[in-house]
Amino acid sequence: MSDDIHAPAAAAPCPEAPTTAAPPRKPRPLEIEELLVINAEGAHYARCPTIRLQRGDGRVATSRPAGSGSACPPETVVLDGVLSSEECDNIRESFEAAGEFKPPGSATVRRNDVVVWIAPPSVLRLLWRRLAPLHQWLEQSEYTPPGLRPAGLSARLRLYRYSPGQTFLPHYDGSQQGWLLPDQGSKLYEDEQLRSRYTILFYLNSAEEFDGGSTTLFAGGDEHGEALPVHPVRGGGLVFPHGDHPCSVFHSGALVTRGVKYAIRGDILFCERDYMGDGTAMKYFTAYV
Ligand SMILES: O=C(O)CCC(=O)C(=O)O
Repeated sequence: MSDDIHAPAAAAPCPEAPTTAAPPRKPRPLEIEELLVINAEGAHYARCPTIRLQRGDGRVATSRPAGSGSACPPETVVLDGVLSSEECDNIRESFEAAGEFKPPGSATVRRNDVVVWIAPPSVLRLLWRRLAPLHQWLEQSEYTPPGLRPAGLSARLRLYRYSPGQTFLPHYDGSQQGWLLPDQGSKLYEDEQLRSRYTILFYLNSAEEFDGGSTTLFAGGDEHGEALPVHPVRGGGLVFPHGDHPCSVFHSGALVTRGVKYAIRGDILFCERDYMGDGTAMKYFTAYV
Protein backbone atom coordinates (compact mmCIF):
# COMPACT_ATOMS: atom_id res chain seq x y z
CA MET A 1 0.00 0.00 0.00
CA SER A 2 3.04 2.29 0.02
CA ASP A 3 3.78 4.98 -2.54
CA ASP A 4 6.54 3.25 -4.48
CA ILE A 5 9.55 5.01 -5.93
CA HIS A 6 10.56 3.80 -9.37
CA ALA A 7 13.49 4.11 -11.78
CA PRO A 8 13.32 6.87 -14.43
CA ALA A 9 11.17 6.10 -17.48
CA ALA A 10 12.49 6.43 -21.04
CA ALA A 11 11.66 9.75 -22.74
CA ALA A 12 8.76 9.45 -25.18
CA PRO A 13 6.90 11.84 -27.50
CA CYS A 14 3.88 13.68 -26.12
CA PRO A 15 0.75 12.35 -27.86
CA GLU A 16 -2.24 14.55 -28.35
CA ALA A 17 -4.35 14.79 -25.23
CA PRO A 18 -8.13 14.96 -25.51
CA THR A 19 -9.73 18.38 -25.60
CA THR A 20 -13.46 18.54 -25.00
CA ALA A 21 -16.16 21.11 -24.38
CA ALA A 22 -18.46 20.92 -21.35
CA PRO A 23 -22.11 19.99 -22.03
CA PRO A 24 -24.88 22.11 -20.48
CA ARG A 25 -25.55 21.38 -16.82
CA LYS A 26 -28.90 20.86 -15.11
CA PRO A 27 -28.76 21.57 -11.37
CA ARG A 28 -30.32 18.87 -9.18
CA PRO A 29 -30.56 18.48 -5.40
CA LEU A 30 -27.57 16.96 -3.66
CA GLU A 31 -27.88 13.33 -2.63
CA ILE A 32 -26.18 11.91 0.42
CA GLU A 33 -23.57 9.24 -0.20
CA GLU A 34 -22.40 7.20 2.75
CA LEU A 35 -18.71 6.51 2.73
CA LEU A 36 -16.39 4.24 4.58
CA VAL A 37 -13.20 5.79 5.83
CA ILE A 38 -10.28 3.71 6.94
CA ASN A 39 -7.36 5.37 8.61
CA ALA A 40 -3.83 4.96 7.31
CA GLU A 41 -3.00 2.22 9.81
CA GLY A 42 -6.01 0.23 8.72
CA ALA A 43 -7.03 0.21 12.38
CA HIS A 44 -10.71 0.78 12.01
CA TYR A 45 -13.48 1.81 9.71
CA ALA A 46 -15.46 4.90 10.46
CA ARG A 47 -18.72 5.99 8.94
CA CYS A 48 -18.57 9.38 7.32
CA PRO A 49 -22.21 9.91 6.41
CA THR A 50 -22.10 13.53 5.40
CA ILE A 51 -20.34 13.34 2.04
CA ARG A 52 -22.59 14.46 -0.77
CA LEU A 53 -22.07 14.12 -4.49
CA GLN A 54 -24.55 15.54 -6.92
CA ARG A 55 -25.99 12.75 -8.99
CA GLY A 56 -27.89 13.05 -12.22
CA ASP A 57 -26.62 16.49 -13.21
CA GLY A 58 -24.88 15.15 -16.32
CA ARG A 59 -21.59 16.69 -15.20
CA VAL A 60 -18.72 15.69 -17.46
CA ALA A 61 -15.18 16.95 -16.95
CA THR A 62 -13.30 18.70 -19.71
CA SER A 63 -9.74 17.73 -20.46
CA ARG A 64 -6.75 19.43 -22.04
CA PRO A 65 -3.03 18.83 -22.37
CA ALA A 66 -1.09 19.72 -19.23
CA GLY A 67 1.45 21.74 -21.23
CA SER A 68 3.24 21.89 -24.52
CA GLY A 69 6.69 21.17 -25.84
CA SER A 70 9.44 19.33 -24.08
CA ALA A 71 8.23 20.33 -20.59
CA CYS A 72 5.04 18.30 -21.08
CA PRO A 73 5.44 14.72 -19.93
CA PRO A 74 3.68 12.35 -22.34
CA GLU A 75 0.16 11.17 -21.62
CA THR A 76 -0.49 13.92 -19.09
CA VAL A 77 -3.87 15.62 -18.99
CA VAL A 78 -5.39 18.41 -16.89
CA LEU A 79 -9.09 18.11 -16.03
CA ASP A 80 -11.60 20.85 -15.24
CA GLY A 81 -15.00 20.54 -13.62
CA VAL A 82 -14.88 17.01 -12.27
CA LEU A 83 -16.37 18.11 -8.95
CA SER A 84 -18.55 21.11 -8.17
CA SER A 85 -17.39 23.70 -5.62
CA GLU A 86 -20.07 22.48 -3.21
CA GLU A 87 -18.85 18.90 -3.53
CA CYS A 88 -15.24 19.94 -2.93
CA ASP A 89 -16.17 21.89 0.20
CA ASN A 90 -18.42 19.13 1.41
CA ILE A 91 -15.76 16.44 1.01
CA ARG A 92 -13.03 18.32 2.80
CA GLU A 93 -15.34 19.53 5.60
CA SER A 94 -16.69 16.00 6.10
CA PHE A 95 -13.21 14.53 6.35
CA GLU A 96 -12.10 17.27 8.73
CA ALA A 97 -15.16 16.58 10.88
CA ALA A 98 -14.43 12.84 10.85
CA GLY A 99 -11.01 13.63 12.34
CA GLU A 100 -9.27 10.70 10.65
CA PHE A 101 -6.26 12.45 9.13
CA LYS A 102 -2.98 10.72 9.84
CA PRO A 103 0.23 12.76 9.97
CA PRO A 104 3.17 11.62 7.84
CA GLY A 105 5.57 9.04 9.20
CA SER A 106 9.21 9.97 9.59
CA ALA A 107 11.62 9.92 6.62
CA THR A 108 9.07 9.29 3.89
CA VAL A 109 8.76 11.14 0.59
CA ARG A 110 5.12 11.80 1.42
CA ARG A 111 5.11 14.53 4.02
CA ASN A 112 1.42 15.40 4.19
CA ASP A 113 -1.56 14.22 6.25
CA VAL A 114 -3.65 11.47 4.71
CA VAL A 115 -6.92 9.62 5.10
CA VAL A 116 -7.40 6.46 3.10
CA TRP A 117 -10.94 6.65 1.76
CA ILE A 118 -12.54 3.43 0.64
CA ALA A 119 -15.16 4.77 -1.70
CA PRO A 120 -18.27 2.76 -2.52
CA PRO A 121 -19.10 1.79 -6.12
CA SER A 122 -21.74 4.51 -6.38
CA VAL A 123 -19.11 7.23 -5.86
CA LEU A 124 -16.54 5.59 -8.14
CA ARG A 125 -19.11 5.03 -10.84
CA LEU A 126 -20.19 8.64 -10.70
CA LEU A 127 -16.60 9.92 -10.87
CA TRP A 128 -15.74 7.53 -13.71
CA ARG A 129 -18.75 8.67 -15.67
CA ARG A 130 -17.64 12.26 -15.23
CA LEU A 131 -14.26 11.26 -16.66
CA ALA A 132 -15.88 10.12 -19.91
CA PRO A 133 -13.51 12.16 -22.14
CA LEU A 134 -10.68 10.01 -20.82
CA HIS A 135 -12.15 6.59 -21.53
CA GLN A 136 -11.50 6.43 -25.25
CA TRP A 137 -8.24 8.35 -24.97
CA LEU A 138 -6.89 5.81 -22.48
CA GLU A 139 -8.17 2.89 -24.51
CA GLN A 140 -6.65 4.14 -27.74
CA SER A 141 -3.36 5.39 -26.34
CA GLU A 142 -0.42 4.05 -28.27
CA TYR A 143 0.98 2.99 -24.90
CA THR A 144 -2.00 0.82 -23.93
CA PRO A 145 -0.99 -2.74 -24.79
CA PRO A 146 -3.37 -4.48 -27.19
CA GLY A 147 -5.84 -6.51 -25.22
CA LEU A 148 -5.88 -4.14 -22.23
CA ARG A 149 -8.66 -1.70 -21.51
CA PRO A 150 -9.33 0.90 -18.83
CA ALA A 151 -11.66 -0.59 -16.23
CA GLY A 152 -12.36 2.21 -13.76
CA LEU A 153 -11.08 3.70 -10.52
CA SER A 154 -9.67 1.70 -7.65
CA ALA A 155 -11.84 1.88 -4.55
CA ARG A 156 -8.86 2.90 -2.47
CA LEU A 157 -8.67 6.69 -2.69
CA ARG A 158 -6.52 8.88 -0.49
CA LEU A 159 -7.40 12.33 0.74
CA TYR A 160 -4.32 14.52 1.18
CA ARG A 161 -4.04 17.58 3.39
CA TYR A 162 -0.95 19.76 3.13
CA SER A 163 -0.45 22.39 5.84
CA PRO A 164 2.36 24.97 5.67
CA GLY A 165 5.70 23.15 5.67
CA GLN A 166 4.26 19.97 4.14
CA THR A 167 5.25 18.55 0.76
CA PHE A 168 5.44 15.38 -1.33
CA LEU A 169 9.06 15.02 -2.39
CA PRO A 170 9.86 14.04 -6.02
CA HIS A 171 9.09 10.40 -6.76
CA TYR A 172 7.48 7.95 -9.18
CA ASP A 173 4.16 6.34 -8.30
CA GLY A 174 4.02 2.57 -8.43
CA SER A 175 1.33 0.48 -10.13
CA GLN A 176 -1.24 -0.79 -7.67
CA GLN A 177 -3.52 -3.77 -7.79
CA GLY A 178 -7.23 -3.05 -7.98
CA TRP A 179 -9.21 -2.66 -4.79
CA LEU A 180 -12.89 -3.41 -4.96
CA LEU A 181 -15.67 -2.85 -2.50
CA PRO A 182 -18.50 -4.70 -4.23
CA ASP A 183 -21.32 -3.52 -2.01
CA GLN A 184 -21.83 -0.91 0.64
CA GLY A 185 -20.54 -2.29 3.93
CA SER A 186 -18.97 -5.39 2.34
CA LYS A 187 -15.35 -6.42 2.63
CA LEU A 188 -12.70 -4.69 0.56
CA TYR A 189 -10.65 -7.08 -1.54
CA GLU A 190 -7.74 -6.94 -3.96
CA ASP A 191 -8.07 -8.18 -7.50
CA GLU A 192 -4.64 -8.94 -8.97
CA GLN A 193 -6.07 -8.95 -12.50
CA LEU A 194 -6.69 -5.25 -12.20
CA ARG A 195 -3.55 -3.08 -12.31
CA SER A 196 -3.25 0.67 -12.27
CA ARG A 197 -1.37 2.51 -15.02
CA TYR A 198 -2.24 6.17 -14.29
CA THR A 199 -2.38 8.41 -11.25
CA ILE A 200 -5.39 10.69 -10.97
CA LEU A 201 -5.54 13.71 -8.67
CA PHE A 202 -8.71 15.65 -7.87
CA TYR A 203 -8.07 19.08 -6.42
CA LEU A 204 -10.48 20.17 -3.68
CA ASN A 205 -9.25 23.75 -3.48
CA SER A 206 -7.43 26.21 -5.72
CA ALA A 207 -3.95 27.61 -5.69
CA GLU A 208 -5.37 31.01 -4.55
CA GLU A 209 -6.13 29.47 -1.16
CA PHE A 210 -2.52 28.50 -0.50
CA ASP A 211 1.01 29.37 -1.58
CA GLY A 212 3.15 26.69 -3.18
CA GLY A 213 1.52 23.29 -3.54
CA SER A 214 1.63 22.87 -7.31
CA THR A 215 1.91 19.32 -8.61
CA THR A 216 5.25 19.56 -10.35
CA LEU A 217 6.00 17.23 -13.26
CA PHE A 218 9.61 16.65 -14.26
CA ALA A 219 9.62 15.74 -17.93
CA GLY A 220 13.28 14.73 -17.95
CA GLY A 221 12.92 12.26 -15.11
CA ASP A 222 14.93 14.21 -12.54
CA GLU A 223 14.19 17.24 -10.46
CA HIS A 224 17.02 19.30 -11.92
CA GLY A 225 15.58 19.24 -15.45
CA GLU A 226 12.62 21.01 -16.98
CA ALA A 227 9.66 21.21 -14.59
CA LEU A 228 5.99 21.76 -15.36
CA PRO A 229 4.08 23.09 -12.33
CA VAL A 230 0.36 22.30 -12.46
CA HIS A 231 -1.49 24.76 -10.23
CA PRO A 232 -4.48 23.14 -8.54
CA VAL A 233 -7.92 24.40 -9.55
CA ARG A 234 -10.83 23.54 -7.30
CA GLY A 235 -12.89 20.71 -8.78
CA GLY A 236 -10.29 19.99 -11.44
CA GLY A 237 -7.70 17.28 -11.66
CA LEU A 238 -4.61 15.83 -13.24
CA VAL A 239 -3.90 12.47 -14.87
CA PHE A 240 -0.45 11.08 -15.63
CA PRO A 241 1.07 7.65 -16.22
CA HIS A 242 2.74 5.70 -13.47
CA GLY A 243 4.28 2.39 -12.51
CA ASP A 244 4.62 -0.09 -15.38
CA HIS A 245 3.59 2.51 -17.96
CA PRO A 246 6.58 3.38 -20.20
CA CYS A 247 5.96 7.12 -19.67
CA SER A 248 5.71 7.00 -15.87
CA VAL A 249 6.12 10.59 -14.65
CA PHE A 250 8.58 11.76 -11.99
CA HIS A 251 6.69 14.36 -9.96
CA SER A 252 6.23 16.08 -6.62
CA GLY A 253 3.68 17.97 -4.56
CA ALA A 254 5.49 21.27 -4.00
CA LEU A 255 5.95 22.64 -0.50
CA VAL A 256 2.92 24.53 0.84
CA THR A 257 4.06 27.74 2.51
CA ARG A 258 0.68 29.33 3.38
CA GLY A 259 -2.86 28.03 3.70
CA VAL A 260 -3.96 24.41 3.37
CA LYS A 261 -4.12 22.33 0.18
CA TYR A 262 -6.55 19.41 -0.19
CA ALA A 263 -6.48 16.83 -2.97
CA ILE A 264 -7.81 13.33 -3.59
CA ARG A 265 -5.41 10.76 -5.03
CA GLY A 266 -6.76 7.84 -7.07
CA ASP A 267 -5.53 5.10 -9.43
CA ILE A 268 -6.93 4.30 -12.87
CA LEU A 269 -7.19 0.54 -13.33
CA PHE A 270 -6.75 -1.54 -16.47
CA CYS A 271 -7.65 -5.16 -17.13
CA GLU A 272 -7.56 -7.69 -19.96
CA ARG A 273 -10.23 -6.83 -22.49
CA ASP A 274 -12.15 -10.07 -21.84
CA TYR A 275 -11.48 -10.20 -18.08
CA MET A 276 -14.44 -11.29 -16.00
CA GLY A 277 -12.84 -12.58 -12.80
CA ASP A 278 -15.31 -14.40 -10.59
CA GLY A 279 -18.09 -12.22 -11.89
CA THR A 280 -17.85 -9.67 -9.09
CA ALA A 281 -15.35 -7.47 -10.88
CA MET A 282 -17.31 -7.67 -14.09
CA LYS A 283 -20.52 -6.65 -12.33
CA TYR A 284 -18.63 -3.90 -10.56
CA PHE A 285 -17.06 -2.40 -13.65
CA THR A 286 -19.81 -2.93 -16.18
CA ALA A 287 -21.90 -0.86 -13.83
CA TYR A 288 -19.56 2.00 -14.61
CA VAL A 289 -20.57 2.48 -18.22
O1 LIG B 1 -0.45 16.46 -4.09
C1 LIG B 1 0.14 16.53 -5.16
O2 LIG B 1 0.07 17.52 -5.87
C2 LIG B 1 1.04 15.41 -5.58
C3 LIG B 1 0.63 14.08 -5.04
C4 LIG B 1 1.58 12.97 -5.41
O3 LIG B 1 2.70 13.19 -5.73
C5 LIG B 1 1.14 11.57 -5.37
O4 LIG B 1 0.01 11.29 -4.94
O5 LIG B 1 1.91 10.70 -5.81
